[in-house]
Amino acid sequence: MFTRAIVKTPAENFSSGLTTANLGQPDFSTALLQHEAYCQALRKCGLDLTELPPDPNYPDSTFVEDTAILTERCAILTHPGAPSRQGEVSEIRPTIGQFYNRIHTLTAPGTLDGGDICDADGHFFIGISERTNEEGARQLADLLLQEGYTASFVDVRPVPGILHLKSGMASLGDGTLLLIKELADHPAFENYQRVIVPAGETYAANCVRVNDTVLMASGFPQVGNLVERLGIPRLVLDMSEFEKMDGGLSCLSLRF
Ligand code: CIR
Repeated sequence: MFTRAIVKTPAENFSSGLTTANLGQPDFSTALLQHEAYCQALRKCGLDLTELPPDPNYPDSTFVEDTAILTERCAILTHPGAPSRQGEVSEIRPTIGQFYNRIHTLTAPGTLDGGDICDADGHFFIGISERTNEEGARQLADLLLQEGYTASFVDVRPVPGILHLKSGMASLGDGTLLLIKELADHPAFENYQRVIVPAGETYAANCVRVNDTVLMASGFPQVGNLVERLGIPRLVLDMSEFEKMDGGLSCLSLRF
């Protein structure tokens, strides 16, 4: 069960963050409305929110998920792969310190973004990507093993169009994973029930199970039907302005 989440309002210069999406400039006031609807959805799932103010020094800092891995036993601060985002970690550290005594920190030359980490009920899939290198993945796996968790690696570098592991997958709970077809046959997933995202709906692979509900992006009816067939209630959110900045739904919060 999650009881809390940390979110951070987008800054006015949000559109000057990193992106490869080619979907045009995001509209700032629409992004703010979408962010508020996202926060409301988390509250509806029963979470208490810590809402951080915008930080124009880091235009990508609304994507808080990339700065930390929060588990029941400890927090692990990351060392993000994009140099322009590395300072986000010291900004968020005091907030995480309000909730955690055990805080580990990943260090250079290791790099890792939280978007590459998928927690499947205590087993952590660690993506190796443009942002997360093998050293960062190894540091995180060592810490998770020390803390009594298990981990496996998934190299997403050969998969086109995937920024992070969770751009292509989500854990829906109860041993079920939502996966794009390029990831479906990876040996790390062989003991799971696998639900495959239809072609053309890849963006919807990044959804989030929050307690009894799945939060997912609007505009992806086939993935919506697949989740519905699993019997999990859905909350559907317009994510268009975040998608323009390569942001998925999971990356806008740290849930714990
Ligand atoms: C970036 O490129 O770092 C941001 N514009 C988007 C990060 C999205 N993070 C995520 O999906 N975990």
